Parts: sequence; C-alpha cells; structure tokens
Amino acid sequence: MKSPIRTGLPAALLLALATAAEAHALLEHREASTDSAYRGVVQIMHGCDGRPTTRVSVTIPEGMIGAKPMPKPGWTVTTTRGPYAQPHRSFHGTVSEGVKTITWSGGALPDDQIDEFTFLARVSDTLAPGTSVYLPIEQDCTEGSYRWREIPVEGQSARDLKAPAPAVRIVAAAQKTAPAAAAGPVKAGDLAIETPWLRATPAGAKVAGGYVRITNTGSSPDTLTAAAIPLASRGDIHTMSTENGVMKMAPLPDGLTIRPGETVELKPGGLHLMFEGLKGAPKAGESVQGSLTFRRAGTVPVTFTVAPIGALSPGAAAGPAPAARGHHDH
Ligand SMILES: [Cu+2]
Repeated sequence: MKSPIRTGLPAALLLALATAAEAHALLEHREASTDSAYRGVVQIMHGCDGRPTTRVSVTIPEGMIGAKPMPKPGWTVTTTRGPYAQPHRSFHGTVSEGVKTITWSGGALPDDQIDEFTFLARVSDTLAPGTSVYLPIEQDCTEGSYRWREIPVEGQSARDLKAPAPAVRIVAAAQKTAPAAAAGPVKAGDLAIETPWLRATPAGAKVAGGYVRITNTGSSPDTLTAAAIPLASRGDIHTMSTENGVMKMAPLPDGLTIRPGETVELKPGGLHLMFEGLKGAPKAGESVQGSLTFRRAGTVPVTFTVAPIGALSPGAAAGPAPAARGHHDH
C-alpha cells in the first residue's frame, strides 16, 4: 500500500486505511465451474506499507472440498482441517471433513515483488451457478498485517468494503456435448475451445476455411498464432472485410489475441483459420485431427468436424451456392 501514513502504525489502523482499490491479495481465477476442479492462485501484489510479506493464509469456503496446497520453496505450508457444514458428493462416496485453512509462512516477499500461493480444490455440486463464494485472506508482514475478510451482504458491492475477501463466482459446468459437434469444449489452461470445424472443399481446392469459438476464462491475455491440419502445409489466422463491395482477407501477422473474459468467434464471413497448400479435400461428415497454437497455452490438439461445402455453421446444411458469395469464400 502506498499510503502517506508513517510506518509503525498498528495493524488495525493500516487495515482501516486500506481500500478495495488497493487490495494486495487477489485471486487469479475469479470463476469456478460447479462440480469441477478449482485452481486457487492467491496473488500477493504488495507488502504492508513497504514491509515484506512473511505469512499468507487463505480460508477455504464451504463447498470447496478436498483442498490441497502446493508447497512453495522457502515457505512452510500448514493446514487446519475441520468438518464441512454438510457432506459433499465426491469421487468416492461422500466427504464430510477436509482442509479449512492453508497457511504459507516463514518466507519474506519484498514489497516491490509479487508472488503466487497455489492450492487445488474441488467445487462441490452443492454450489449453485450464479452464486459466489468468498476466500478470506490473511497477510502478515514483518510489521503490520491485513485481513481481507469482509463479505458483502445482499445489495452491497465489494467496492463498499474496506478489506473485501476475494470472491469466486460459480458458473455452470461446461456443457458435456456441444450442440453441433461430437466433442465437448477442449480446456487448455484458461482457454475453452468450442466447436472447431472446417468447410469441405471441392476436389482440387488449395485452401480451406476453419472456424472455432475460444473463450479466455483467465486473467491474462493469450494469442492464437497458428493452426494445423495434416492435409494443409500451413494454417494462419485471417481477417475478412468488405471494401467497395469486394470481400478482402488478410493474415493477422501477430496472431489473434483473446483478452481475459473475452470470447472470440471465428466464423464464415469474419475471422477464420486459413489452411493453405491442401494435399487433399476435407469431406463433409469427416473428423480431422488438428491443433491450435497459442502463445501461453501452447499447442492444443483439437478435432475439426467437417461441414458441407459452403456451410455457414458446423451443423448446418450448405449455404447459398458458392457462386453467389464471390470468390474469397472461406
Ligand atoms: Cu482467408
């Protein structure tokens, strides 16, 4: 916290002066799917008024079960266990007790450096999509401390609180089956990749268009830089636009960046994957194993379904006759 107060004030006063805008303890992932794993990453962004952080403790909320900390070199990790308010369904029957707090201590994180403290837990199916859970965090320094533990009441915003506990919003579990494709969404790190598909091409065609929907559920941007299928010698990302009534397309040389929280849809007439140097024609009804390459998430295997020549969506029949749509048609 960069406040004008002098050092050496009691922790309670430091706490009173802290505001939500200055929160030092954040969670990297602010959404979790019900009945799924949750990777909790507590990010410590500052010390206490210039002093190094020496202890970080997180309280696991009711409904996050089976929590396990990740050890951290230079820090001692301890946990406390206790009974859950209600039993939760798990892989092996029900669980009624588990880790309630995780504490990392004994390290010294300077004020001008940041660090992350990680745990894994499972979000029980008792947590309903649309609700939020709160993970109070204690941060102690060589001098001073913070207690990020205030939880908003009905109608109150975390902004109204001086020391809000970081929140995680519970969302519905990813659909097991995408409507048009056999495979469900592919998760790659913070990315959800849905419905990769190609348009079938006439025999002898040199290029094929590919389409996909990508959602970034994390807090860092990622960039799609390339795509590949065995039939093509290369795969780029193209934009498409209309200039003076003529459709034009151009490669995105720096790739396509998907910002945190954003969903990018590659579809006919817009952004698309452009597979070039085809050695054969993808045929409607086939599945084609391929990959998408991202700067952060790396190369992710995906299965492209193949829709008919001229299709406007993966599950649709062919669109208007190709001749009607002009020549930059992919
Ligand atoms: Cu193109």
